[in-house]
Amino acid sequence: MSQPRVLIIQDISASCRISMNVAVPVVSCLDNWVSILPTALLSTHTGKEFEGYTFLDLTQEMGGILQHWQSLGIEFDGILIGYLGSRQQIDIVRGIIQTFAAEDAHIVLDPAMGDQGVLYPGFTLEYVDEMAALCNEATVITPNVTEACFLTKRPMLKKPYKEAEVAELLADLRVLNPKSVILTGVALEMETIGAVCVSQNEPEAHYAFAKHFPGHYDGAGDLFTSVIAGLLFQDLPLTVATETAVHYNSRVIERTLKSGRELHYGVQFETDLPYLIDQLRKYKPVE
Ligand code: PXL
Repeated sequence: MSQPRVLIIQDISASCRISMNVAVPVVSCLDNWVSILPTALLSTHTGKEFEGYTFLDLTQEMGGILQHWQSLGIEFDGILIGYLGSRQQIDIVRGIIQTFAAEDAHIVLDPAMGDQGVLYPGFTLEYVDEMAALCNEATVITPNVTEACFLTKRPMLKKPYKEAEVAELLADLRVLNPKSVILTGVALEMETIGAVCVSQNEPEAHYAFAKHFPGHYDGAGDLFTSVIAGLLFQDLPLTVATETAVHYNSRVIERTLKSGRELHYGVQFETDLPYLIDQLRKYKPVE
């Protein structure tokens, strides 16, 4: 089979193992041909540990890149959309989907804008509304619980969540995107954490859990969506992608904690890339 040609749209947080820095290796090792469209170049991510970070907005450059690509007739079989820097970039992404997505392309949208009950610095409720509207253009969305509550205008949930609360949240997310939803960071008890997925084809909620390592792990959401995208681009089922991403993230977080390194620079995802490749090859042996 010829490799899917795919596009990753998100920022480069130069020194951190988050966003583009994790998406490219993960999606590439899952046998996809990757192009990138950086939305901004930062020295680090925007978390509270990093005062004085630099931020170069690349909106204008994106326009020039896209014009050139259009003149080349480039099309993508898959698009992964992560952290965007502005409302204007949401409009640009809508245009990219219309212009560059092949028929039946997988459009994986991580509405990256918050965690732990709050929006990241620089994000507003107007941005949330525009992101909610963009959700319908995707084939799958991957919000965490914080983002899901903002997107659906529901009160913030507190861990451990009740299954009924999660079901209501999922139902509202399905209004924003009826095709497929994966809700991440789902903890129904404090010992395990994972994700739940639903889709038009498989409307029954499918939960996947792994060991919970309490704490906050920068980049874990970006990593999760990268695995989902990499496997969906390979046409693996949503449930398999969700299970694999949950177990990979758990391994990576355990390894990062064992390493004793600072957590705000992101997670040690490299060591377990062979695990991901093994999972892919169970379903798709090399021809
Ligand atoms: O991990 C999400 C993310 C991506 N990119 C930038 C961020 C964050 C989260 O804070 O600041 C620049």
